[in-house]
Amino acid sequence: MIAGDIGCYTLGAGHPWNALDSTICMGASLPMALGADKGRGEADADKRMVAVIGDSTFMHMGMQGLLDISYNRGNVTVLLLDNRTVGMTGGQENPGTGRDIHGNEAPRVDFARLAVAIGIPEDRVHLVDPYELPTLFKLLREETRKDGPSIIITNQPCVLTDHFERRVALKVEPELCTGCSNCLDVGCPAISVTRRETVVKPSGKEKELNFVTIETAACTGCNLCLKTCAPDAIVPAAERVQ
Ligand SMILES: Cc1ncc(C[n+]2csc(CCOP(=O)(O)OP(=O)(O)O)c2C)c(N)n1
Repeated sequence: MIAGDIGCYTLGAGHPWNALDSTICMGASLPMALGADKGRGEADADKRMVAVIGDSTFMHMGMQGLLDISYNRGNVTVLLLDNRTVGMTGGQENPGTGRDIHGNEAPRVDFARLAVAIGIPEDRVHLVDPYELPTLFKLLREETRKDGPSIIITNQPCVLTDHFERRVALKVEPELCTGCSNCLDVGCPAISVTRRETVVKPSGKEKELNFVTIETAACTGCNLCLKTCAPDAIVPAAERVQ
Protein backbone atom coordinates (compact mmCIF):
# COMPACT_ATOMS: atom_id res chain seq x y z
CA MET A 1 0.00 0.00 0.00
CA ILE A 2 1.39 3.36 -0.96
CA ALA A 3 0.16 6.29 1.09
CA GLY A 4 0.70 9.57 -0.72
CA ASP A 5 0.89 13.15 0.46
CA ILE A 6 0.38 16.66 -0.92
CA GLY A 7 2.81 17.98 -3.53
CA CYS A 8 3.82 17.56 -7.17
CA TYR A 9 4.30 13.82 -6.54
CA THR A 10 0.56 13.55 -5.82
CA LEU A 11 0.13 13.76 -9.59
CA GLY A 12 1.70 10.28 -9.66
CA ALA A 13 -1.73 9.02 -8.55
CA GLY A 14 -2.95 9.48 -12.13
CA HIS A 15 -2.48 7.38 -15.23
CA PRO A 16 -0.03 5.95 -16.31
CA TRP A 17 1.76 5.77 -12.95
CA ASN A 18 -1.21 4.89 -10.68
CA ALA A 19 1.41 5.12 -7.95
CA LEU A 20 -0.61 6.15 -4.87
CA ASP A 21 -3.39 4.48 -2.92
CA SER A 22 -4.31 7.41 -0.68
CA THR A 23 -3.89 11.17 -0.41
CA ILE A 24 -5.60 13.10 2.35
CA CYS A 25 -3.80 16.21 3.62
CA MET A 26 -0.31 17.52 4.31
CA GLY A 27 1.57 15.04 6.46
CA ALA A 28 -1.07 12.28 6.34
CA SER A 29 1.04 9.78 4.38
CA LEU A 30 3.16 8.59 7.31
CA PRO A 31 0.35 8.14 9.87
CA MET A 32 -1.84 6.53 7.17
CA ALA A 33 0.87 3.98 6.43
CA LEU A 34 1.48 3.34 10.14
CA GLY A 35 -2.25 2.96 10.79
CA ALA A 36 -2.59 0.53 7.89
CA ASP A 37 0.40 -1.43 9.21
CA LYS A 38 -0.94 -1.67 12.74
CA GLY A 39 -4.55 -2.24 11.76
CA ARG A 40 -4.21 -4.87 9.05
CA GLY A 41 -5.81 -8.27 9.43
CA GLU A 42 -4.57 -11.77 8.65
CA ALA A 43 -5.46 -11.46 4.97
CA ASP A 44 -3.07 -8.53 4.58
CA ALA A 45 -0.24 -9.99 6.64
CA ASP A 46 2.16 -9.87 3.67
CA LYS A 47 1.31 -6.33 2.59
CA ARG A 48 4.10 -3.79 2.93
CA MET A 49 3.53 -0.08 3.56
CA VAL A 50 5.23 2.83 1.85
CA ALA A 51 4.65 6.51 2.64
CA VAL A 52 5.63 9.08 -0.04
CA ILE A 53 6.21 12.68 1.00
CA GLY A 54 8.07 15.78 -0.26
CA ASP A 55 10.75 17.73 1.63
CA SER A 56 8.54 20.72 2.38
CA THR A 57 5.57 18.67 3.54
CA PHE A 58 7.93 16.58 5.64
CA MET A 59 9.20 19.74 7.36
CA HIS A 60 5.67 21.05 7.82
CA MET A 61 3.93 17.98 9.17
CA GLY A 62 5.85 14.79 8.28
CA MET A 63 8.40 14.60 11.10
CA GLN A 64 5.74 13.86 13.68
CA GLY A 65 4.54 10.86 11.67
CA LEU A 66 8.11 9.60 11.34
CA LEU A 67 8.51 9.80 15.13
CA ASP A 68 5.32 7.79 15.56
CA ILE A 69 6.53 5.18 13.04
CA SER A 70 9.92 4.98 14.73
CA TYR A 71 8.64 4.92 18.32
CA ASN A 72 5.97 2.33 17.58
CA ARG A 73 8.25 0.27 15.31
CA GLY A 74 5.98 0.46 12.28
CA ASN A 75 6.75 -1.68 9.26
CA VAL A 76 6.83 1.35 6.98
CA THR A 77 9.29 2.52 4.35
CA VAL A 78 9.21 6.29 3.92
CA LEU A 79 10.16 7.68 0.52
CA LEU A 80 11.19 11.27 1.12
CA LEU A 81 11.35 13.10 -2.21
CA ASP A 82 13.75 15.94 -1.46
CA ASN A 83 13.63 18.20 -4.51
CA ARG A 84 14.89 21.19 -2.47
CA THR A 85 11.81 23.36 -2.92
CA VAL A 86 8.08 23.68 -2.33
CA GLY A 87 7.47 22.75 -5.95
CA MET A 88 3.71 22.64 -6.14
CA THR A 89 3.07 26.14 -4.84
CA GLY A 90 5.74 27.87 -6.91
CA GLY A 91 9.18 27.14 -5.47
CA GLN A 92 9.25 28.67 -2.00
CA GLU A 93 12.07 27.92 0.46
CA ASN A 94 11.78 25.60 3.43
CA PRO A 95 14.22 24.47 6.15
CA GLY A 96 15.46 21.76 3.79
CA THR A 97 16.56 24.18 1.05
CA GLY A 98 19.26 26.16 2.85
CA ARG A 99 17.61 29.55 2.22
CA ASP A 100 15.28 31.53 4.47
CA ILE A 101 12.14 33.44 3.44
CA HIS A 102 14.28 36.38 2.25
CA GLY A 103 16.46 34.11 0.12
CA ASN A 104 19.41 34.47 2.51
CA GLU A 105 21.56 31.51 3.45
CA ALA A 106 20.23 29.49 6.39
CA PRO A 107 21.37 26.26 8.07
CA ARG A 108 19.95 23.49 5.90
CA VAL A 109 18.30 20.59 7.71
CA ASP A 110 20.10 17.30 7.09
CA PHE A 111 17.20 14.87 6.51
CA ALA A 112 19.30 11.74 7.05
CA ARG A 113 20.66 12.96 10.41
CA LEU A 114 17.19 14.11 11.42
CA ALA A 115 15.78 10.64 10.67
CA VAL A 116 18.49 9.04 12.81
CA ALA A 117 17.79 11.54 15.62
CA ILE A 118 14.12 10.61 15.43
CA GLY A 119 15.07 6.96 15.96
CA ILE A 120 15.32 5.33 12.52
CA PRO A 121 18.30 2.92 12.66
CA GLU A 122 21.29 4.35 10.78
CA ASP A 123 21.52 1.35 8.43
CA ARG A 124 17.87 1.88 7.41
CA VAL A 125 18.43 5.50 6.33
CA HIS A 126 19.39 5.79 2.66
CA LEU A 127 20.25 8.66 0.35
CA VAL A 128 19.76 7.87 -3.37
CA ASP A 129 19.82 9.50 -6.77
CA PRO A 130 16.27 8.92 -8.10
CA TYR A 131 17.52 8.95 -11.71
CA GLU A 132 19.41 5.73 -10.90
CA LEU A 133 16.20 3.74 -11.24
CA PRO A 134 17.65 0.21 -10.83
CA THR A 135 19.36 1.28 -7.56
CA LEU A 136 16.20 2.95 -6.29
CA PHE A 137 13.98 -0.05 -7.19
CA LYS A 138 16.41 -2.49 -5.57
CA LEU A 139 16.49 -0.45 -2.39
CA LEU A 140 12.70 -0.17 -2.31
CA ARG A 141 12.35 -3.93 -2.76
CA GLU A 142 14.93 -4.66 -0.05
CA GLU A 143 13.56 -2.20 2.48
CA THR A 144 9.91 -3.13 2.04
CA ARG A 145 10.81 -6.81 2.60
CA LYS A 146 12.43 -6.06 5.96
CA ASP A 147 10.52 -5.50 9.17
CA GLY A 148 10.72 -2.18 11.01
CA PRO A 149 10.92 1.42 9.82
CA SER A 150 13.20 2.73 7.10
CA ILE A 151 13.58 5.90 5.07
CA ILE A 152 14.84 6.45 1.53
CA ILE A 153 15.71 10.06 0.72
CA THR A 154 16.04 11.08 -2.94
CA ASN A 155 18.41 13.92 -3.70
CA GLN A 156 17.71 15.44 -7.10
CA PRO A 157 16.38 19.01 -7.29
CA CYS A 158 13.17 20.14 -8.97
CA VAL A 159 13.83 20.93 -12.64
CA LEU A 160 12.22 24.36 -12.23
CA THR A 161 14.73 25.62 -9.63
CA ASP A 162 18.21 27.10 -9.87
CA HIS A 163 19.55 24.01 -8.10
CA PHE A 164 18.83 21.99 -11.26
CA GLU A 165 21.81 21.61 -13.55
CA ARG A 166 20.65 22.33 -17.13
CA ARG A 167 21.16 19.41 -19.49
CA VAL A 168 20.88 18.75 -23.19
CA ALA A 169 17.31 18.01 -24.27
CA LEU A 170 16.51 14.88 -26.28
CA LYS A 171 14.68 14.03 -29.49
CA VAL A 172 13.60 10.84 -31.30
CA GLU A 173 15.07 9.76 -34.65
CA PRO A 174 11.78 8.54 -36.20
CA GLU A 175 13.41 6.08 -38.59
CA LEU A 176 15.16 4.30 -35.68
CA CYS A 177 12.12 4.03 -33.36
CA THR A 178 10.85 0.41 -33.35
CA GLY A 179 7.67 1.21 -31.42
CA CYS A 180 8.72 -1.01 -28.49
CA SER A 181 7.01 1.41 -26.05
CA ASN A 182 9.57 0.95 -23.25
CA CYS A 183 10.11 4.70 -23.00
CA LEU A 184 6.39 5.23 -22.36
CA ASP A 185 6.75 3.43 -19.02
CA VAL A 186 8.80 6.39 -17.79
CA GLY A 187 5.54 8.35 -17.90
CA CYS A 188 7.25 11.50 -19.15
CA PRO A 189 4.87 14.28 -20.31
CA ALA A 190 7.35 15.25 -23.04
CA ILE A 191 6.95 11.87 -24.78
CA SER A 192 3.90 11.27 -26.95
CA VAL A 193 2.77 8.63 -29.41
CA THR A 194 2.68 9.67 -33.08
CA ARG A 195 1.55 6.36 -34.61
CA ARG A 196 0.19 3.01 -33.41
CA GLU A 197 0.48 -0.34 -35.16
CA THR A 198 -0.65 -3.81 -34.17
CA VAL A 199 1.61 -6.66 -35.29
CA VAL A 200 1.24 -10.40 -34.86
CA LYS A 201 4.21 -12.05 -33.15
CA PRO A 202 5.53 -15.52 -34.25
CA SER A 203 3.69 -16.93 -31.21
CA GLY A 204 0.42 -15.74 -32.76
CA LYS A 205 -0.10 -13.11 -30.06
CA GLU A 206 -0.85 -9.54 -31.04
CA LYS A 207 1.52 -6.76 -29.93
CA GLU A 208 0.88 -3.04 -30.03
CA LEU A 209 3.70 -0.85 -31.29
CA ASN A 210 3.80 2.79 -30.29
CA PHE A 211 6.04 5.08 -32.30
CA VAL A 212 6.96 8.12 -30.25
CA THR A 213 8.25 11.65 -30.40
CA ILE A 214 9.79 13.88 -27.72
CA GLU A 215 8.66 17.46 -27.35
CA THR A 216 12.16 18.90 -27.01
CA ALA A 217 10.97 22.15 -25.39
CA ALA A 218 9.40 20.13 -22.57
CA CYS A 219 12.36 17.75 -22.14
CA THR A 220 14.57 18.34 -19.07
CA GLY A 221 17.33 16.05 -20.32
CA CYS A 222 17.01 13.68 -17.36
CA ASN A 223 17.90 10.79 -19.70
CA LEU A 224 15.52 8.30 -18.05
CA CYS A 225 13.92 7.45 -21.41
CA LEU A 226 17.34 7.12 -23.04
CA LYS A 227 18.16 4.19 -20.77
CA THR A 228 15.04 2.30 -21.90
CA CYS A 229 15.67 2.67 -25.66
CA ALA A 230 17.31 -0.47 -27.08
CA PRO A 231 17.62 0.78 -30.71
CA ASP A 232 19.24 4.06 -29.57
CA ALA A 233 16.52 6.06 -31.30
CA ILE A 234 16.63 8.75 -28.59
CA VAL A 235 19.46 11.20 -29.21
CA PRO A 236 20.51 14.65 -27.98
CA ALA A 237 18.67 17.52 -29.64
CA ALA A 238 20.75 20.40 -30.89
CA GLU A 239 19.33 23.01 -28.54
CA ARG A 240 19.91 23.04 -24.78
CA VAL A 241 17.21 22.98 -22.13
CA GLN A 242 16.06 26.52 -21.37
C1 LIG B 1 -2.50 22.72 5.12
C2 LIG B 1 -1.99 23.09 3.74
N1 LIG B 1 -1.20 24.16 3.59
C3 LIG B 1 -0.72 24.48 2.37
C4 LIG B 1 -1.06 23.74 1.26
C5 LIG B 1 -0.55 24.14 -0.13
N2 LIG B 1 0.43 23.16 -0.59
C6 LIG B 1 0.12 22.27 -1.56
S1 LIG B 1 1.40 21.25 -1.88
C7 LIG B 1 2.38 22.04 -0.77
C8 LIG B 1 3.80 21.60 -0.50
C9 LIG B 1 4.47 20.81 -1.57
O1 LIG B 1 5.86 20.75 -1.33
P1 LIG B 1 6.65 19.41 -1.23
O2 LIG B 1 6.04 18.50 -0.24
O3 LIG B 1 8.09 19.74 -1.00
O4 LIG B 1 6.45 18.72 -2.65
P2 LIG B 1 6.78 19.23 -4.16
O5 LIG B 1 5.57 19.93 -4.68
O6 LIG B 1 8.01 20.08 -4.10
O7 LIG B 1 7.04 17.93 -4.90
C10 LIG B 1 1.72 23.08 -0.15
C11 LIG B 1 2.32 23.97 0.87
C12 LIG B 1 -1.91 22.62 1.46
N3 LIG B 1 -2.27 21.82 0.46
N4 LIG B 1 -2.36 22.31 2.70
